[in-house]
Amino acid sequence: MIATPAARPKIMILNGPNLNLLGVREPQTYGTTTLADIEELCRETAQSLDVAIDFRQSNHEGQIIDWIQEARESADGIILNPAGFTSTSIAILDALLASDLPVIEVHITNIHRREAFRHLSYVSKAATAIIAGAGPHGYQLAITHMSKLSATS
Ligand code: CA2
Repeated sequence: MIATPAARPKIMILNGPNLNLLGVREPQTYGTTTLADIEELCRETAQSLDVAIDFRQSNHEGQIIDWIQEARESADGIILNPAGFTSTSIAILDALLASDLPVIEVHITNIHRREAFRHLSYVSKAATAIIAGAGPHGYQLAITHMSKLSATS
């Protein structure tokens, strides 16, 4: 009998408000890489690790919460750059905790070297791992780590 190959692990990658402006505004802070470039980097990394990704961005808190709830049914892990919702959204924290999935929090910049109001992250309370300050490469690091978590669970 020929065994059915196991389905590839699927990672939902969510991006919060204003990240659609990456590469277009404030390059001195966020660099010149666009969100489309980051998605492409993520696709290359995912392909090399044989994992599937679902890459999304929204400026709306409720939309991100709906996607986290969707991930519970459709994904094996969540990579999230909560952007401006990092320090404000208990609702996103609650959705992540309810998802019961591994969560990796990514920030392009090192939030701890920036203004004090960026240092608090509610999301970190639900995060398995946190990557900050690695630029767009942080997303690739997160996919690599998530694929290891999926392989061992
Ligand atoms: O470093 C990160 O990835 C952040 O999550 C980015 C957020 C910021 O609020 C967090 O403190 C750290 C901001 C995302 C907005 O991105 C922009 C990109 C270009 C121009 C303006 C905003």
